[in-house]
Amino acid sequence: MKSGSRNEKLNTWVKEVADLCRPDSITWCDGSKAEYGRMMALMLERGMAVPLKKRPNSFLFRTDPSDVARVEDRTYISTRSQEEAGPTNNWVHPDELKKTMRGLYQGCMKGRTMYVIPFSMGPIGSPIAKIGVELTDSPYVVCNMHIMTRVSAKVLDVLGEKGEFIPCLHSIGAPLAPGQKDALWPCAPIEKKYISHFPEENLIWSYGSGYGGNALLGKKCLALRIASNMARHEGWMAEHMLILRLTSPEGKRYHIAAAFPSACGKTNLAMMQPSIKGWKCECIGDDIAWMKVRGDNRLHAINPEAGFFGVAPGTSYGTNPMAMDTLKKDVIFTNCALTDDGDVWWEGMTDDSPAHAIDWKGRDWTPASKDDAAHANARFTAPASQCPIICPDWENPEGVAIDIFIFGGRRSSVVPLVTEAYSWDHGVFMGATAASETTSANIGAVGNLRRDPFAMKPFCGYHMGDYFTHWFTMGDTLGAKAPKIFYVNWFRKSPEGRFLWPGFSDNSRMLKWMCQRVDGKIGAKETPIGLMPKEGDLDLSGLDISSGNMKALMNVDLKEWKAEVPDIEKHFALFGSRLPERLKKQLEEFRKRLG
Ligand code: GTP
Ligand code: SPV
Ligand code: MN
Repeated sequence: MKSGSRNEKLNTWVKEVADLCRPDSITWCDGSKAEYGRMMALMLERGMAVPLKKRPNSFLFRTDPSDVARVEDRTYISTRSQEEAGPTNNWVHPDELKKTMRGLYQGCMKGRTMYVIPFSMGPIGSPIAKIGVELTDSPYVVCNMHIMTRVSAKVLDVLGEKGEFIPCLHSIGAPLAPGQKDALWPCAPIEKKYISHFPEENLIWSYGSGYGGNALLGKKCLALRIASNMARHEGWMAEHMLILRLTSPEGKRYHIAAAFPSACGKTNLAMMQPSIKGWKCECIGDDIAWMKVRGDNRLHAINPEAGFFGVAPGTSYGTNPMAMDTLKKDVIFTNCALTDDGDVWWEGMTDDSPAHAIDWKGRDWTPASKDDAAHANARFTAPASQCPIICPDWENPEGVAIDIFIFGGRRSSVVPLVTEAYSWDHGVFMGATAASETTSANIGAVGNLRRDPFAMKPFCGYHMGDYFTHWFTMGDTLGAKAPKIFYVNWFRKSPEGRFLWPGFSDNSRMLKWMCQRVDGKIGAKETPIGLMPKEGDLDLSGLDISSGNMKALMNVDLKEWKAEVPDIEKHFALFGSRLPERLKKQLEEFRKRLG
């Protein structure tokens, strides 16, 4: 593609960054297949990409062992006052952070090409879409952005001379001296990584990592952290939610948006194949929802992304067949194992492990090896359009009207399979107090219980107390047309540590109950934590589950719930005077119901 654009602001910024980072050359990307092919050829030549014999146009990458997930400890919301970033975000003053990062960016692209990637989050030209431009020195990022966003010269046409874009600067932070041999996965050490957001000027600066949410800046950085801040000012919502369409045997459509923390089941629910007869699920998005109130006063959701960056381990024809079918061609795999016949493999993909494979670190692996063959946060990048059950409306700029919100998390105990909120305010309380065991999607300890409000702890670009207030404001705007709110937990375990609920396609059973509740077709039992299915109301037809397990899954132990209260109080105290009174009132009522 030709160099430069008609947009003066963009051209000036590209030049400024080039003067600072000193790349050997600059390439403007057009998002074409030919460009993708050229990038892959380059990475094949460098030995970074491994072609897969079993899957056309698909490649495996192995990252540096230090660069395998998001880095929440190195992620910053940099506002002029720390108060604005709030208690859940890391903060450094923009002057100081920019000074530090400018130091790192100085000459950081030497020996490399800087790619200019114009992309759209949401269909190009749609009134809800946002334009970003990512500058990066990573061809891996270019290929991933091709799949995850809409990269095209058309974006520059829409931008025109005066259009607004969100500048996203990214460097892997590994300049090359003349003659220096490149690493297979160049990146900077952890203490030099920075994932920085300047929401007051809608600006993103990322340094030192080439992986996922750290480097594909349209995703978490733009579509969640920056967008959530824009959304609260402009009266809409940017949420860490899947979007799906469920159709009943009678042909009635329900649109569901669900917020679960990272690696807690969004992709799987979004592509679920219902085990209950006659129900159909179609996928609209698996990670992010942008939602606006439209003329019908309902909340309409779009998926701003164009692909899936999904967790590989655990994905199989048994658990998520629609994902498996999405992965047949044109896929980038990262940190999966390589089989001897030229395919990828990961834990949980097949009942039998291969007798031999190359693990994600490039070492020989057999079932006797002590480490896993694939990294726990190994991922696939695949076009959403390849999903066999992608909804015909997935790119509709009008979005789909949401009927149901679901919150949830990974809780091996305490939290039952499904509960319904008594009211919008109670639902906001459920979202605000959501807790989940940490996963490999972030670098850090796994399995630690933490509060992750609305699954947005790592992704809210402003003060979380104000974010709670925004949820109440949206509820007031929507009034009677607000979605009904539910809370789920697929991950409760037996004392022996086994999952009590089969999950996956059987999660449709809870969705059916929710739809029946929306239609007012079915009653519910009042409990201190919320409304729950009455005995016999959950459709368990054809499911082989013991009544003991069902009882354990639905159990509400008041002692355990009372023990949650001090932790909720501590969590709420973090937000100080910005904690909405309505949440305090909900906590009071919750306490009363617990007795
Ligand atoms: P991010 O992409 O990090 O935001 O994750 P996600 O929320 O999309 O999670 P995903 O659907 O990829 O699931 C993460 C892991 O949880 C995978 O290993 C799944 O196999 C597993 N999982 C998903 N749904 C269920 C379920 O219903 N039951 C059980 N036991 N495991 C599940
Ligand atoms: C998540 O961690 O929620 C993800 C993966 O969706 S990443 O894009 O790396 O953030
Ligand atoms: Mn996610």
